[in-house]
Amino acid sequence: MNAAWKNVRADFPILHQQVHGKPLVYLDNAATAQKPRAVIDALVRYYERDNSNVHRGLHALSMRATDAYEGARARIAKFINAADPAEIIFTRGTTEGINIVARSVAATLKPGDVILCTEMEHHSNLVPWQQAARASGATLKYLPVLGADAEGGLDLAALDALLTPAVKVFAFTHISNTLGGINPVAELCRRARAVGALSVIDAAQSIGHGPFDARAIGADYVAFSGHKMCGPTGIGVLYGRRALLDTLAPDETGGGMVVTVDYAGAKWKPAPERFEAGTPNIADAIALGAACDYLDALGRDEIARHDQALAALAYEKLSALPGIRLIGPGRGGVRSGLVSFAFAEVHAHDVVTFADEDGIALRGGHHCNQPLMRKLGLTSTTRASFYVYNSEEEIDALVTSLRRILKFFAGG
Ligand code: 7TS
Repeated sequence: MNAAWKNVRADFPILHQQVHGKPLVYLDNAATAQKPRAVIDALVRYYERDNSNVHRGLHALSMRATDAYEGARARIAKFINAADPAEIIFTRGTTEGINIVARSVAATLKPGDVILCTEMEHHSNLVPWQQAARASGATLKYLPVLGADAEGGLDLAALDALLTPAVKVFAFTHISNTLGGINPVAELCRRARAVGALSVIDAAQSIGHGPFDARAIGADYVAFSGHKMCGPTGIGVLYGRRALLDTLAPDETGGGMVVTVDYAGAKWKPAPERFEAGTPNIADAIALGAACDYLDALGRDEIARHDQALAALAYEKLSALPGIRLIGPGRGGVRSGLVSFAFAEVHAHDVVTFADEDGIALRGGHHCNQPLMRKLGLTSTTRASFYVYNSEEEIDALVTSLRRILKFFAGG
């Protein structure tokens, strides 16, 4: 690990506080990650020095703001190895990015066409496709997950039958926010391409947790959120291959995305402006660029190794707890930095409430994965999700807390 890791905890001001008289142990990173000082400083610096509207002013502040905003776009293009900054559209987050693609693609679909999703999708990569199917008359199908605890990941053997030329879009997550498994996205994109289907990757859980090369993966569209990768809330990215973006209809119209307007109609600018009507989220885009710098300084391979090692350790230690059911990849399986589990006798909300008393932040619930939960015969799980500032000691604190909870509820 390089020198940037040495003081990684010190980089995050929020971590240095007590919750209910205990040191904060933040294990809810799959919901949102904490922000390093460098990202907070980028936000403050922008508002204190450069704040102005972009793309329209000829004065110094407006030019500085425009340079910083477009610089952030180029920085993010580099972060995911896009061919061109114009392939980076700023959105509010993953959800908005997927909605833009789904609504625009829906207009090109007809009855008989198929939209293929998977059974492990977050509602944000599922409901927009249900709406697209409803609007267009296309049929929505799902690639199944394998195993009683979905420990086998996606059923790739089922792809042969499902991925026919009738499939026009194949939308799938890179990493499931409930299971933690890592899907073979390059292979899935290749399979989609082979039948002429568009590939759409939900990279919400992967983008900040390891290397991501959009070109090597061969994705048509990729959506992700800034707030899960140390960036601010309210900013995200929709990546689209340039040739596709130029054919995609704008989702919203208004100022900033038009070349000419008369009383009869308007002509759209090319991407990315075509998809960024109105004043964009300038400050948060700039701070997202700072988050890219921060994560690259740590090293994306190192981040993946760190998060996966913590999850593997947590999996081992949690396995020893009585009555625990662990969801997703089994021992030795490829698991990203999160672990989901359930106890037969204790509801996830009770687990989270008890852990909170010990200063530990977890998430309990269906994690916006209701259809998957039903498939697994569960209503909820408890989830611990790790990031660069988490430690082995924090996993021990989690296990100690869970033992206290089990004792309280089950006398175990
Ligand atoms: N896709 C996946 C795989 C996600 O995990 C999430 C958020 C989203 C999409 C939506 O991202 P947003 O930034 O647009 O809201 N997942 C979670 C979670 O697991 N707990 O809180 C939010």
